[in-house]
Amino acid sequence: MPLSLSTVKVIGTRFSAFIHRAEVALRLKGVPYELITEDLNNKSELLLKHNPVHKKVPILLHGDRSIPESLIIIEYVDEQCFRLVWLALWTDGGAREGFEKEAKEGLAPNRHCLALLEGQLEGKRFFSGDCIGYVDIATSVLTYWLAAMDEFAGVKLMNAEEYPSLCRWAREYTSSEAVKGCLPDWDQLVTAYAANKEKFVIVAKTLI
Ligand SMILES: N[C@@H](CCC(=O)N[C@@H](CS)C(=O)NCC(=O)O)C(=O)O
Repeated sequence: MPLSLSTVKVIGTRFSAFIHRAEVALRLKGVPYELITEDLNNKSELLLKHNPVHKKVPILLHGDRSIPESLIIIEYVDEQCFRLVWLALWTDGGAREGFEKEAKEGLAPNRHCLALLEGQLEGKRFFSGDCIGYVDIATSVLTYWLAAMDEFAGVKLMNAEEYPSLCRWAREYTSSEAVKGCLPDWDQLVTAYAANKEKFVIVAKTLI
């Protein structure tokens, strides 16, 4: 069933950049959705039922399907990737393996460094051209959320002297109509991040 003709729900939290990815993807496609807000310190049965392995949000609920992982949600919302998922499901043998690999590995998180991203933005309004697209949404953590973390982390990673294009892009991204409608309140976001600083440090250690 097309997304626009069925009830779509997003299980998420109010302050997460991962949820933001899913929300903007839906908004850009004009798909109405309900945001079900989770307390991650006290996860609901609904969350555990739909993402029993990783127990993380966002999770997109579409009919009887549940789709975890924000980048997979963007891909799912985007018809082009749905084509790959569809092919991975409904082809056979080697072709199926190829599509499955492409559908899975093509979704790896964006690991581009800032300098590389800066170069890619040269002469362009957004990564995709004149309009917000997949890379802009996937990279959106570098906009509002990075700036909020800068407030208490004591680092300014993305400064205007070194990264003028990225900083201009971040301003344009956060002031676009689709994005503005689902940005969390700034003061609440900074407060929520500050309260989780210890957790962030622990997570960083696991990533070394
Ligand atoms: N790779 C996942 C990451 C999602 C993620 O880390 N979500 C966090 C909230 S910001 C979460 O659900 N954390 C639950 C936990 O760590 O227990 C995605 O892109 O959706």
